[in-house]
Amino acid sequence: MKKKVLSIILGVAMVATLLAGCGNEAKETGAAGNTDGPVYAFVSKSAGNPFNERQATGFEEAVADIGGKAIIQHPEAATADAQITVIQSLISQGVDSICVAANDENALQAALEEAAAAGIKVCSVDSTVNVASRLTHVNQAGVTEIGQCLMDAVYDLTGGEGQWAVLSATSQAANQNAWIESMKEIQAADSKYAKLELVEVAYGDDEPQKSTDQTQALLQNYPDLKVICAPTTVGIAAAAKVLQDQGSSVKLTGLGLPSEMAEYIGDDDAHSCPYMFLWNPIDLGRLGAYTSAALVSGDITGAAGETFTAGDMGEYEIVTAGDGGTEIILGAPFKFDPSNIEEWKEVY
Ligand code: RAM
Repeated sequence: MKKKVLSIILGVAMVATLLAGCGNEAKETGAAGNTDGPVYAFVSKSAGNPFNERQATGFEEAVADIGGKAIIQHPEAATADAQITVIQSLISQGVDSICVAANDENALQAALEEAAAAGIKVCSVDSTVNVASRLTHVNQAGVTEIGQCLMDAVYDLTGGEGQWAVLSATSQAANQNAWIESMKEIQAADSKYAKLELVEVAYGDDEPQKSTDQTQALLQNYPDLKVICAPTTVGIAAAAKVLQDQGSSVKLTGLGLPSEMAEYIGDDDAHSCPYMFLWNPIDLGRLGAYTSAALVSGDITGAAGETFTAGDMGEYEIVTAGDGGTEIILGAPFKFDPSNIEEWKEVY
């Protein structure tokens, strides 16, 4: 039932995206609604990333439920500078809240502190900013939980030994860096992983072409490579196509959107990705909006132990995060494999 509702939302969002065109500039769309009510802003990592568009859809949908206005901003590139420009413009507009998926954990601090000083409630979502820059963070799943899922997948797909590589997003992305760090720690902590060799962490910057080039470079530089793990929806889709088109024996796993990855998921040699993981990006955006609204209304301040109701998503508790700040966790990562990919590709 929930999946059907999400399909409808997704369909509406896709039409809206088509109507809005697909320029590469920072885009702003306001949800229809009460312009006299609070104005909630969402700043994604960058334009042109379907994962970010799904988050924006969820954010807008929740604001339509809460009341008020949503401002969605997709910066032109996945850089801190592009986000700082957008944040400064939002401060000038006098928005009530900013919810940002950060391209850099520390570089947004001055801009976000300026926003906070202007009375704007700041939280991060998907990719955190540092503790000084936020009231709380909306996290898709526990960092170690994601690291463990990915490390187990690398272990399984390599057969427990041999070379593997990471194809990440940008080198400054807090979320990817935390997951990669967690994988490294898990690998180092258990002798079970002793025969696995992480040869490189490559960065495709969440750009399809750069991710394609980086995948090709990994294949050329490491002829004995067994597995690529791409903890980014853009990276995994680009790598999946390269590996599958080349009929490579290198296997792929990571974090991917089912709608983009369905044609690559399979157990046989004809498919490059046996299985992968993700969470619901629409729900992540919704939770970002409900958190923003609870901060603006004063229902929460962002302190650990506080609880709030996120519309029909139910009650969430703010907990202490690994960096000493606080966070709200959406749920557990979900595994997509040949048994369920056909169903999920229609949802997001
Ligand atoms: C990309 C982005 C995003 C991340 C997903 C898994 O779309 O880098 O931040 O959460 O991948």
